[in-house]
Amino acid sequence: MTRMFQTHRIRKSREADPVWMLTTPDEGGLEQPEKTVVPGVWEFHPRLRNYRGRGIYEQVIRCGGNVRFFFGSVSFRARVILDGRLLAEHYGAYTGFEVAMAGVQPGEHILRVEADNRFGDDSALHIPNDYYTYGGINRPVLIEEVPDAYITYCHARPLRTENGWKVNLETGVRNLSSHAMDGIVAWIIDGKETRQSIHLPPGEDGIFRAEIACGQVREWSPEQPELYEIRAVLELDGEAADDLAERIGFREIRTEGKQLLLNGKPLRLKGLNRHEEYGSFGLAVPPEAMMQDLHLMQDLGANCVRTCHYPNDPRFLDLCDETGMLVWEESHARGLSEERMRHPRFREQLSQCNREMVQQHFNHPSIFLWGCLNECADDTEYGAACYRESFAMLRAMDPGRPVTAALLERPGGMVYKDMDVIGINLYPKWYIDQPPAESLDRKKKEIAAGGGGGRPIIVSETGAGAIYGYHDPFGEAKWSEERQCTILREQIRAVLADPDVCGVFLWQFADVRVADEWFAARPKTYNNKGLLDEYRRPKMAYRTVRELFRE
Ligand code: ADA
Repeated sequence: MTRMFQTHRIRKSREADPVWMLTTPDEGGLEQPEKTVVPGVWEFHPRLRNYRGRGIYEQVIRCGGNVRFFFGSVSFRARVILDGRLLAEHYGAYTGFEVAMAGVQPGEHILRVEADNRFGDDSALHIPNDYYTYGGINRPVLIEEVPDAYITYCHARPLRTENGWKVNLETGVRNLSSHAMDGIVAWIIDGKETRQSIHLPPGEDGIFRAEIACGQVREWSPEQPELYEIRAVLELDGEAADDLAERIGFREIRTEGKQLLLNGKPLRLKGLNRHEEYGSFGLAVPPEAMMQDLHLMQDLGANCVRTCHYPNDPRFLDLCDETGMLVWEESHARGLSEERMRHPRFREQLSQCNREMVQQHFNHPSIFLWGCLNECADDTEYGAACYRESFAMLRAMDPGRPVTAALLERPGGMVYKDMDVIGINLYPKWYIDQPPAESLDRKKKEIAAGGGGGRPIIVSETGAGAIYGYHDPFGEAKWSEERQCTILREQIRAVLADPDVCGVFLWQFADVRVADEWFAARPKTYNNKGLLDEYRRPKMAYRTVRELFRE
């Protein structure tokens, strides 16, 4: 499943069979093709642990007519080839892409997907970084048969009005055929329906908008995450020909002075930074493990998670919607200097990631913030201009959520006044020897001097490293579990006691593998600041955080 609920009752949609042949033709690859499963990454094959190259996936599929493929994520360059013909290319793991073809001969076809995780000059966002860039088809693949026109997306934005709630709707329809098409789009929510006649010129997409008054509804909140189905149905020649179901929650998120309000109530954030990674699956985390992570977060007393540093699997977001876990979702980019932001493809690749993230994740009620550009060059004119461009793009695509970014701890920030919510990454007692409350005060003064005073501030990262099982109860050496506890305790107390701050996302939920290039500052080539290790074995800090978050 690509989602955690049925998205179609009419469209013929199925997941590709899990077993594919994998060929790894580049240096360090396997001599022979071998069977593998999708979703998956190749690093868990014992001889491909460090393979950087192309992974060529092949499968014989049966399909015919108008065929639509959807790839949830391929890491990180993809080429899709059907019977030897190149259909699509895509850059970037972490977001999905589709490819549709009309008039495919019914029968067997060879579907080939070339994934490539080599860093290179064409890549501005995927670079050696403080997390690992795995290779493979890491989220599910869908094979669908669609009519001549089909629904590409359905966005629903709930709005509070004087007479209860209404929903603003926007739906894309694609005409695959070479003739004009007429039809009807119907939207159904909570037993209420609205319809609209549509006309599509040959081979063109159309966007259709409507509104449904819903009156009194059960609102979505972290305590009571009430979900509603919104279903779009496309009628052609008087018959229901295609459909798409999504889920929404009635909730409103906005800022007021220094506060973030959810349905009018101030949020006190106790959160975790979570990389989409698990010890034995890498970037292809199965839903069981996603749910376990959410249960662990709830047990810790957390109410929010940040998808550092890229968009997450929609199945994880579905589970956040279900469990009431608030999500700061961000597009891909971590730690880029001005020089890297001047990469000729940077703006295009960032825009694409922003666009695909908002387009694909628009409806999730759990997402309360859009973020971008973690710790990039917000202290230079050029870098700041890129931040502004990215914020403007996110706001234009979705006026319903505040925008933010997690900024590096350093003076000279230029974008505080451009953000709805200010995220600051602070590592007092770990990277700098300063009491956390002092770090926070200094940063608040800088924000005020930089024109960002009076807005919501979130400590988007704070934490300390510990190697699972390494103890030093006497000296509290760096990397000991004891020292991690001591530092986290001070950091968390300082942040949660500060009335100017809306809350904190701890760095980080669980340990993650990092790029080999990062080995020097990262024992085991892991970022070891997790409260749990990569297999979700809790460190001592788990208990410390649990006590403090639950206080
Ligand atoms: C940064 C960064 C994280 C991670 C962290 C650390 O704040 O955003 O990706 O690298 O520091 O562990 O130092």
